[in-house]
Amino acid sequence: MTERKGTAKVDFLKKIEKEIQQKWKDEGAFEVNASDAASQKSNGKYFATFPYPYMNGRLHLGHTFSLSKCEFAVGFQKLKGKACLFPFGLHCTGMPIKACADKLKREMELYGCPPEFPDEEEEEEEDSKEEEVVIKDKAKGKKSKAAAKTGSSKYQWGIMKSLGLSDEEIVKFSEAEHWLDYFPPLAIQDLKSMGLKIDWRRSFVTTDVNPYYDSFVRWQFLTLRERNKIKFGKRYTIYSPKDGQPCMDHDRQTGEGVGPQEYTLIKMKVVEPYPVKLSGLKGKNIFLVAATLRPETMFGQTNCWVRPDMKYIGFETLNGDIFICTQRAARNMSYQGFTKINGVVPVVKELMGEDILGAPLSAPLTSYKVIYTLPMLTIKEDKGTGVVTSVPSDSPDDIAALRDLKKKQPFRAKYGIKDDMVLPFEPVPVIEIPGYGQLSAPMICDELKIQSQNDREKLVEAKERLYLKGFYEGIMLVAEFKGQKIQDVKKIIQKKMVDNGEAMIYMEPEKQVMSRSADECVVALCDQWYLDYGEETWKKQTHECLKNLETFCEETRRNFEATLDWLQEHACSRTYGLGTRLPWDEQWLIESLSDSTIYMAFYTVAHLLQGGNLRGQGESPMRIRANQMSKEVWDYIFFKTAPFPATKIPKAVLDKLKQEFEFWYPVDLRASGKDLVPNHLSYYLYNHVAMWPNQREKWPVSVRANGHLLLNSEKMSKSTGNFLTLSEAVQKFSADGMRLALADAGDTVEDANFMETMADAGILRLYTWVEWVKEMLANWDSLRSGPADTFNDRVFFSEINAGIMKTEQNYEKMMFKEALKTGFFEFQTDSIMKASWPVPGPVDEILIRSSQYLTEAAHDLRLRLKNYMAPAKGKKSNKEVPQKPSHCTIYVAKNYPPWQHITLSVLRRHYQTSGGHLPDNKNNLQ
Ligand code: A2H
Repeated sequence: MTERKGTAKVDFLKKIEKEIQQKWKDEGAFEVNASDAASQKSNGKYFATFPYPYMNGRLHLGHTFSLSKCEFAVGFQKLKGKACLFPFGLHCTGMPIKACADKLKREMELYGCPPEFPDEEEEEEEDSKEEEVVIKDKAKGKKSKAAAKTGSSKYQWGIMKSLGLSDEEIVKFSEAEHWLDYFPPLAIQDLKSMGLKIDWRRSFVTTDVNPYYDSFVRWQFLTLRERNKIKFGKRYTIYSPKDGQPCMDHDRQTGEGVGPQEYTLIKMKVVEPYPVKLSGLKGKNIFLVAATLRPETMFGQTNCWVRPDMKYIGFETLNGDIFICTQRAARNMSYQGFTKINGVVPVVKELMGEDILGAPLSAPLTSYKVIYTLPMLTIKEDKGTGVVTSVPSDSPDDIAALRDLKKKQPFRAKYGIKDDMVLPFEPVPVIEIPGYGQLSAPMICDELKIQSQNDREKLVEAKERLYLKGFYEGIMLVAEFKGQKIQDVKKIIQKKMVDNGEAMIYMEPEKQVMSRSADECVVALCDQWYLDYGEETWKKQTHECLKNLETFCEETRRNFEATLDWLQEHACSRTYGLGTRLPWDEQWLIESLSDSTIYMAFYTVAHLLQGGNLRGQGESPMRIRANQMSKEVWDYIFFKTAPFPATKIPKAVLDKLKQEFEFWYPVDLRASGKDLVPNHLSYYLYNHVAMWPNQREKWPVSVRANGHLLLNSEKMSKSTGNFLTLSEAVQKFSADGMRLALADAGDTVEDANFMETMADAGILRLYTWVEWVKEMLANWDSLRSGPADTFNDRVFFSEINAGIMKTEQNYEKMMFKEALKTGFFEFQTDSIMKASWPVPGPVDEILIRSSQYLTEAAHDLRLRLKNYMAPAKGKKSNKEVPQKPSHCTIYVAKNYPPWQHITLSVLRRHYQTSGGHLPDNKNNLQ
């Protein structure tokens, strides 16, 4: 970041800002009530919201950029005379705060208080993972011994220390609630310093520390359940058998963010005679079970792979069949309903891969009646079942391994593989991939000259080239699927095999996950409450909602559409963290993406319930106690036709709340980062539709999604130091300097860019502007008076009017960078809070262009004259100075478009001033 010089100018601006912010506060400039607004304003209302930020740290410039979209839109709509509401809540629901608090507690238990941490190096080996800590230490790099003693960024204690907190203060953060006391006021302070147009009376923190919000979320969930949107059932979850519960991110030593990976488990039946090792299991159905990601290729199976030197087990499944796979895979299966007792693997046989080499198998879909179990040396122990089905037509690994066996007799001999188990088996065409033909894997292996299954790097390249293309462009060649795309048939083929009992669904963690208790996690089927976003009528109605939603750009719309297409269930219950409890099953907490979908409705009444006390613990302005907020009371406020409930709250009071909601809803603008479209913003649409199914007028009006914010053209990152918090930015550039650069940063879904040079230039510009205004005011009396109707006056009015119109259009489209250009740089318009948007008078385009023409002509003439008068280069200085021309003629081409007027006239002027001759074609000249 750039070094900065004197701060007098920025200090000057900050001083003005402080004064004006105080004035706004004293006047309650942004506190709006429906009752006043409804009676005063006839220009309509505008309700904008930004997703309440999570309160585990200070706000940064990324937050600020997204929320500036609301701020600018509100500023504009206010000038247009609308009653505007911009409220701001603070989110505390979820795991990270609790996880950090618990981590701190653990550190104090283990290492004392203040903690004496062990040497970093020793510790590093035990726990190499950098933990999920939300506020990371800025200074990274080599850590000193001293840092290790007090705790570096790896310890929560160290992180808190890096925030400048004292030991006594840090101790308090071991209670999650303290975070809710500490960060929200700082967020508000920072936001206020930016001069946002927020009605702070409506702010609140979430979770059950706030009884009003808690009651509101309970009402939402009771209603959703009543409407059959919430279901209960078993869902796949990362789970620690040792801990006996799901292992969420914060419980993990490694594997943050890792989720379940689905495989199709292909049952390959061992046909008699069984290999010697399995002969004791005669009479039982034995299956080698192979995990595949490509069920649609099973038509092309030619053999099965096992690794000769790897351990396998045979275990008994629910129906008495025996499955052969690795112990690790069996452990996962035992938590997914494969075995009689959950979590117990009844092992009936332990064996090595080599024990079953040559075993004959019957596999689903393939055209070969019997296929054989063959050796593959590259099978991994920690993936799938350790049994791999071989499809040499479409898998480079498989064709490479099959060719090894076919080519090398000694290799077959080593493992006792007979020729007829290998030689007759040729790849079967199953899929055609444009550019790779019908046998894509053999073709690419030839192309890359892959010699054997050990050509790891080339094989990786072969796979990379093939798979994505195969998935999107591959066409099936077989059976009833002929001509269809892979992506369309994959699931159908999987289901067909599952329904026939030839395959099963098997899950395991995408990557290894270790719990803090040092347990390797599995995927388990666990009971869950979930929102059924896949349900058809709900989905359909949400599509309807999307149709009428303003998204400001096509990409955002497409992103929404794609999301609605694939979105299925969303687990909304958690066992760990902060939040509201599920009203009908209080062991569960509602998770953070689920309690944040319709809370904008809460904003409309929050000030009347909790009057600005963030936790809802103060005196209620309407004297409504939280426990009076029954489901029926909420219904009455938010549902137009709900009857007046049995309650002690006076009707007039509840009607006031209802009026607020009716006046402000729907939400006119939701501004947010584009990465929230596939989750939070889609849930936002879904939940509005579910809560107000028959009141479309309550559905969201517009969603504005922006890209990520770069800082000085580079990614913002705490670890590299290319990072600014909101408070640092205001400190550095003043609120308005920062706001100018935010507006200039960009308006599309592409990455935006906050340039510090722009913010610095903004400071200068603003400063000079203030100076200029002062000067004008000082010289007021000497300014021209009387009618303003000269040519220049008329041009000026027309230009101002055109600027107003252009800027208005830019604001309406939320193109703030453009608005900044047309409304500020090109014309320095007024922006006082109580002013209204200027009404443009007529625009005379011809007048404007004549003026432009004159300006340019005059400018050009001056240049030409200067050149003409300057002594020519290289000539002796005693050369005569040319005589100053006395006049100039400008010719304007009559039938030429305007830009040619200019070009031609430049030509003419040149000839005139340099004493040259006019070109011949005078016909068009006047
Ligand atoms: B696939 P991912 Cl046609 N070690 O099935 C090595 N490879 C293993 C394995 C293990 N322990 N367990 C499974 N696999 C293979 C078919 C297929 C596969 C085709 C094309 C590509 C392909 C027929 N073999 O995989 O690491 C299995 O082979 C592409 C990667 O979880 C399984 O799907 O991504 C795939 O790797 C799983 O690999």
